[in-house]
Amino acid sequence: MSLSVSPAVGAALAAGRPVVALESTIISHGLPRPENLVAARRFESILTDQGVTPATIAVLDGVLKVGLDDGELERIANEDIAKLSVRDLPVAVGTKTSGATTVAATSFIAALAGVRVFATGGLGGIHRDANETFDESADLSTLAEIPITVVSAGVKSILDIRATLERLETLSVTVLGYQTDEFPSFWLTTSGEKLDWSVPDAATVADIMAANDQIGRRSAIVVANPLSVDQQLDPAIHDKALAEALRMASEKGLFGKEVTPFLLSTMVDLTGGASLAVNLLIAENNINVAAQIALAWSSR
Ligand code: PSU
Ligand code: MN
Repeated sequence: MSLSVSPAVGAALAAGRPVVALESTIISHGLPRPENLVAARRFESILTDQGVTPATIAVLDGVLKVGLDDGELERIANEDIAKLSVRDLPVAVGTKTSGATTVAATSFIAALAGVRVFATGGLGGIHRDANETFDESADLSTLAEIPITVVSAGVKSILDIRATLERLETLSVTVLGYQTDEFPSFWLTTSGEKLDWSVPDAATVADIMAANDQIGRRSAIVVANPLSVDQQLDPAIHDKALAEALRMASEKGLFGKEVTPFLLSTMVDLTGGASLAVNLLIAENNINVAAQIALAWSSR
C-alpha cells in the first residue's frame, strides 16, 4: 500500500500510546511563509512536550505519509504543493505527486492508519453564497463517514455558520462544545449559535468516542473549542476585514479550492497580521485539547 506510517507513530499506535493527527493544508495554504514552518514545528512540540506523538499527515511523492520528519515538514512549508482533498488522493498517489491534506483528506488518511484524534484550526463548511455556488467543503461529507475526533474552533467565520451546523446535523456528525454551549466562529469566541451538547473535559470526550464505537457508528465527533474572549480577534476589526475579503473574493470570481486560502491570506493582510496571530493561537489551543483527549483515550 502507498501508506507510510513513521516509526514513531507506528510504535506509539502499536503500544496504545496517545497520538494526535495534524493536517498539512494549514501549513502549506493556511499560513504565510516563513511563519508556517515555525508553526508546524511548534504544533508538533506542543504534543511531544505532553508525551503525545504528533502525526502530521501529507502526501509526498505519491505516498500517504502519517508522521513527517523535519525535512518533510520543511517541504510542506516551502514547496508550492497542491491542496488535496479526498477526491484528489488517487490522483496524487497514481501520479506520484506531493500535496498537503485538508481536514477531509487528513481524516481519511488518519483513519487508514488507526489514528483517532485530530487537531485543526477550523473546519471547512458551507460558504455564504452556497445557495448559488454550491460551495460546500468536502470536510463535512467526509466527516460523516470517518471515525475520527476532530478538535476545531468551529468553522471559519468566512462561512455560513448556521447552514454549516444544519449540514452537520443532516450528516449525523456529533458536535460537542468543549466547556461551552455555543459554537465558536474561529477568530471569534462565539458565533452566537447554541449547541445541543457541551462537555466539561477530555475524559468525557473519550467516553463518548467509546460509546460511538460501541453502537457501531463510523462517523466523526467534532469537538468545538473556542478561544477565550481575551484571545479573540477584535470583533470590529474582524467584521470590517471579513466584509472586504468576501467582496474581493467575489470580485475575482474565485471558485473551488482557491476560495478558502484566498480569504485566509486576505484577512492576514487586511488586519495587519492580527488574524494570523489569532489563527496560531487557535491551532495551539486545539492541539492542547486534542492532546488531553488522546491521553484520556489511550488510558481507557
Ligand atoms: N483551518 C485553518 N487553516 C486552514 C484550513 C483550516 O486554520 O488552512 C484548511 C483546512 O485544511 C480545511 C480547508 O480542510 O481549509 C477547507 O478548504 P475548503 O473550504 O476548500 O474545503
Ligand atoms: Mn470549497
